[in-house]
Amino acid sequence: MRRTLVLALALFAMAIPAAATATSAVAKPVVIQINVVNGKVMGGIKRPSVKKGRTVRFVIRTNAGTGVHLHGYDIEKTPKKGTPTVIQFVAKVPGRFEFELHHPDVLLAQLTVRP
Ligand SMILES: [Cu+2]
Repeated sequence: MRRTLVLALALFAMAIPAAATATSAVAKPVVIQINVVNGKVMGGIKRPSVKKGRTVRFVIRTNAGTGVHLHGYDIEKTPKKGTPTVIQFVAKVPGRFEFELHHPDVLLAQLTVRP
């Protein structure tokens, strides 16, 4: 009886680190930093390529524009001056997607999601 209890506790203790490992095994997001000054993308248009299922995080700093818009996934956010705009999502749909600034309209990045 007691032995069963000890065994159960031992199994329980082993289950905890296993669960913790599973959580930390989740892939880190692919971070794409984009800096826009007066409608110009610093360093040129970004062309990131990620595998389907990865988490993508766009971090945009811009001093102009009324919206940042990821086509296809249709995610749009209003940027604020002096604060980075973060768009994070899971790249579930394969293809090539344009990421734009609006007003002024500027192509910021072309995201490729590999199947
Ligand atoms: Cu758009």
